[in-house]
Amino acid sequence: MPTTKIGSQLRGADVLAQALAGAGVRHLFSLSGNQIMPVYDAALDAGLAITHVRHEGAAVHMADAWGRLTGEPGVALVTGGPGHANAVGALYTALAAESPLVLLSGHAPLSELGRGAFQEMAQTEIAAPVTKASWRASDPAMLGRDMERALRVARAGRPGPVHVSLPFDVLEAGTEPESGTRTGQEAASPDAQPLPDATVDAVLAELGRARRPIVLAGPVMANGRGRDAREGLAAATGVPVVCMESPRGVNDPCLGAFAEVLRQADLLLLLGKQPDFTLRFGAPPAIAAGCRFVVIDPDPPALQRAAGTLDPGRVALSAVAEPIAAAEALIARARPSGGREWQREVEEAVKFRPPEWSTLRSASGGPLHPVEVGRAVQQILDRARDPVLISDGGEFGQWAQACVTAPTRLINGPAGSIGSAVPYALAARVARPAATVVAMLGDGTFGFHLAEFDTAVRAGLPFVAVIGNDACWNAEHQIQLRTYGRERAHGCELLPARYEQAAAALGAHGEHVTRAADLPAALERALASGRPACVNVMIERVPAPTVARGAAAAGAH
Ligand SMILES: Cc1ncc(C[n+]2csc(CCOP(=O)(O)OP(=O)(O)O)c2C)c(N)n1
Ligand SMILES: [Mg+2]
Repeated sequence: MPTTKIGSQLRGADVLAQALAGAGVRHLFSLSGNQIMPVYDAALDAGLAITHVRHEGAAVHMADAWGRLTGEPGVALVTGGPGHANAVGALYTALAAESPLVLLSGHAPLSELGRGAFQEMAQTEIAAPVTKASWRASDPAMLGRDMERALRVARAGRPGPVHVSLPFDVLEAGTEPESGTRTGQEAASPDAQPLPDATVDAVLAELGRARRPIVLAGPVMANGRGRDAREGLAAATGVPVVCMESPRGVNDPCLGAFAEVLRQADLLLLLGKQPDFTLRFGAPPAIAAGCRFVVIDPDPPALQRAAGTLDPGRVALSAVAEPIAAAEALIARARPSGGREWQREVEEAVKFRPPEWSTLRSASGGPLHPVEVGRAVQQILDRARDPVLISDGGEFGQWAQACVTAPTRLINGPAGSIGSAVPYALAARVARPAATVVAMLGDGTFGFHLAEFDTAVRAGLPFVAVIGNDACWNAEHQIQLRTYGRERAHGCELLPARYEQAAAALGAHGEHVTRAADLPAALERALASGRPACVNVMIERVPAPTVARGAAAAGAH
């Protein structure tokens, strides 16, 4: 029998909700369930708004996007057992993208564990491999401490997801909050890891001695304060700074012809960036055998792993530090440098796109080439006051990232997991209510969270989803073509479905586009509708681009 709040006595759920509010949390991304209804009730008094989604994975993706856009952990709240299990997959995307979030999951009551309780499940164990920390709360009085720790761990060092399971009887029990609990922003802020001045100077000296140095940043430096730090570092040192957040790594089409200059580098400063598969493990031919490394990472085990991956003697210097703070420390002590030819050379390589893309049209005049979609979307974003680009999906996502830019961009990231774009778009609107949010995604990818159009309509969160519809899981189809041959390509077909009608049935604005000439007006109508909108664009089934100077881009014809 659920308890209700009596007099001034608090439930565990009240302690939890008040601690979240005290730490600055205002939004919960949630799907309801028996185990967490006390938190819904407590959220009313604590002033926590709930965005109620249609799948637990979407709640986690929204918390992920919130974390990446604001730098503060997003908070997802789901029920125990199956709700928790549905949420776990999305944690992997956030972990790889270095995105701070807290997943709170309802849990069977402690008093019933081991006796076959409803939805009893080893929840903390299931979440552990895809989180920075995962534990089960056990004491209602300590729930404030649990929240502070969860928020702090999510943000500290390399940011990432944290999970806390909330047993029903712990949420329901009456209690006094533990005395001495710190509250407020200060309590939840991560421990800074300043880089000592002597180390800063040693790093700057290494950069100064190198002829062709490059700073490589990880996903945490993609947006917001991280982006500012990247730009500041490039300006202060004259060294090119490149952010890598794609599983395609050195061949990320949004990095243009970067692979061509990377292999000439003689020093790489890895700023929270691991020499992992995206960097071809630091080995030739992607990176010259004689190239040396400076490795700065918030995570001591990651530094050790980097040292193990790179050949002995190639690591000139390594240090433990939070990458954005390290960049800021480097900026503060950098001296103006001489020539910037190398920096310009790298920047030009990154900006390079095959010139033929600017006039490329579909061969048939029917289904569009993805670059035609990109051109039209770019025009919309260029005119917007606060444009946010979201890109997801297989080959179409790669084209979108190659052709379209915006100062704020969210991609599915190094995990390579498709499906998060629609929840990201909703969260972007919650975080930035005046932003123009455009999500570009493949038709297969669109199916993952189509039902979130209902959430967007219900919560009044307008955005534009632009589907590149090739009636195919094309990324996998292309693997079959390349590896097994056309006659053995099977199982990756989709229907040329009218997704815009499905979205319209949920209350969205829908557009179906079959010719390039119709796309700009369709996008305009979608934006002008002021509603969540789905622009379903029929496209050619082309492979993702590989950008190389002097060579024709794959997929262009
Ligand atoms: C969660 C998840 N499931 C499966 C995959 C494998 N996968 C990568 S791209 C892709 C095809 C995506 O199809 P679509 O969104 O239509 O984009 P297209 O490649 O057709 O442009 C698949 C199945 C993945 N990366 N992540
Ligand atoms: Mg497709």
